[in-house]
Amino acid sequence: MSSFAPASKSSEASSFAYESGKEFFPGIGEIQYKPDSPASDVLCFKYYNPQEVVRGRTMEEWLRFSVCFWHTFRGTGADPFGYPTLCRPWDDQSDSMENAKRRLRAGFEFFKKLGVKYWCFHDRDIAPMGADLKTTNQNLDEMVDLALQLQKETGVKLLWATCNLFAHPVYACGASTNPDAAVFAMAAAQVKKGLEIAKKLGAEGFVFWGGREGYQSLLNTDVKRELNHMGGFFKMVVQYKNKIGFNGQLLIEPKPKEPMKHQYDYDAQTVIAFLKTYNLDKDFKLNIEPNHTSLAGHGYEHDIVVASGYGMLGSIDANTGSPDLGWDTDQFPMDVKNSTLVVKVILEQGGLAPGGLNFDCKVRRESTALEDMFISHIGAMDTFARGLRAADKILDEGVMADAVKERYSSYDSGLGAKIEKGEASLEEMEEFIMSNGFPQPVSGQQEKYESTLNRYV
Ligand code: XLS
Ligand code: NI
Ligand code: NI
Repeated sequence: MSSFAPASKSSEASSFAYESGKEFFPGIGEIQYKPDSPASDVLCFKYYNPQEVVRGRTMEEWLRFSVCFWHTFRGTGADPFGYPTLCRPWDDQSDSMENAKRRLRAGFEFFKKLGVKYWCFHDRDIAPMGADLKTTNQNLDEMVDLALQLQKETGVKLLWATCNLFAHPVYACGASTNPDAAVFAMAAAQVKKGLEIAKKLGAEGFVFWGGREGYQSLLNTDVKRELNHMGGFFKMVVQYKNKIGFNGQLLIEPKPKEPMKHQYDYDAQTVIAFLKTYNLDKDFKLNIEPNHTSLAGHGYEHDIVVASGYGMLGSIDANTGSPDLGWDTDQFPMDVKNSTLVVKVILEQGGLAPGGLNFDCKVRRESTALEDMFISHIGAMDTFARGLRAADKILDEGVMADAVKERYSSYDSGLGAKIEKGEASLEEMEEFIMSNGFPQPVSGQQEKYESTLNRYV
C-alpha cells in the first residue's frame, strides 16, 4: 500500500485566523446540565450533573474526567492517505514557542468551558524539542511555567503526565528496549525531566505507554534482554521518583500492537506478570484503554475487570474502537452498555482516584467544526454519567451480584471452602467424588445475565 502522507503543509497554511486576546471558542459558554433539553441540543449535558450525589460521592468525584492534549490540541486529522483536516484557527502549524503557548491557552479555555477538572499531556505535546537536551528542557520549563499559571487560574489539575518515547526517529527500535544503550540513556534522561515537571505541576499520576517497546521481527531481537532492560529502566524511575518526592501514581498502559507488530505490554495480565517478575508491582498500577483491550482480542471491559481484580486498576483511557476495524481508532466512547460495565467496576473498587477517565480520543478527521470538539466530549461524559446511574442501580438492587454469588456458593462452605483456603489435597478430591459420584452440570445462564443487564441500560 503506498502512502499519500502529507509532505507539504500548504493545504492548511491559510487557516490561521486568531486575533490575540480574543476567545478561542467564541459563541460557546460554559456547558450546562439541562436534563430536559431536546435531543437536538447537543451542546449541553443531559445526564452529567457534576454535583449530583450518587452512592455518597458527586458524579464529578466518581468520574474524574480528563481531556488529553495530544489528540484534542495536537491532532490534525492527517492520515496515511490525506492531509490535515483539523486546522484550528489559533494554530499556525509552526513549531514556535508562541504557537505552543497559544495552543495551551486554547486548551485551558476548552477544559474550563467543558467543565472537566483534569488534563493529560506528553512532554512533546506542549513544548517543541530543541537541538539538544538542554534547549529541549528549557522549552519545556517555559511551557510548564505557563501551564502552572493556567492551572492556577482555572483550577484545572493534571491527572497524569507522560513522556513521548515513541515519535522521535531515534526511538524507532524502542526506547528502554532499544538495542543501543545510548538510546536507553536518552529515554531515561527524558523521563527524569518528565518526572520533575510532573511533580512541579502536581500530577496525580505518570503514565508509561510503550509504543515502541516490542519488536517487528524476532530474528533481530533478544526478547529476554530487552525485557530485562525495561525492568531496569522502571527501577531507575522508582528510585528517582522517591528521591525527588514525586507522589503521583506510576502507571503502565498495556497495548498489544500498533505501532509495533508485538508490544511487550500486551494486555493487563501480561503487564501484571511483568511487574511481579521484576518486583515492581507495589510501585505501578495499570492505565487501561479499552480500544487496546479490543486489539488484544478481548471484550471491551475485560482488562478493566482483570486489573481491578488484582488491585492494579489505576486509571482509564476512556475511548473505544470500531469493532469492525482492527486498529486503534481512539473514538469517543458513546456506548452506554460499555460505560455501565466500566463504571460498575469503578464503583465496586471504591473509585479510581488518583486516576480518572481520560478521553484518549480524537474526533474523526471528517468532524472539522470547532464545536465538534465540545460535542464529542459532552457526548462521552453523558455516556459515562448514564453508565454511572445504571451501575448504581445494578449494585443497589444486587440482582446480578446475588446471582453471581449464588453461582459460586459451593465454595462458601465444606469442600469448596477448604479448596479456597488452600487446605485441600488431590486425595481428598478423589475421596469426595468416589463417595458423591460425578456432579451434575449446572446452567451458566448467560442469556439470563444479558437480559437482566438490558433492564438497566
Ligand atoms: C496510544 C496510547 C497513548 C497513551 C499515551 O495508543 O493510547 O495515547 O495513552 O502515550
Ligand atoms: Ni492511551
Ligand atoms: Ni491508544
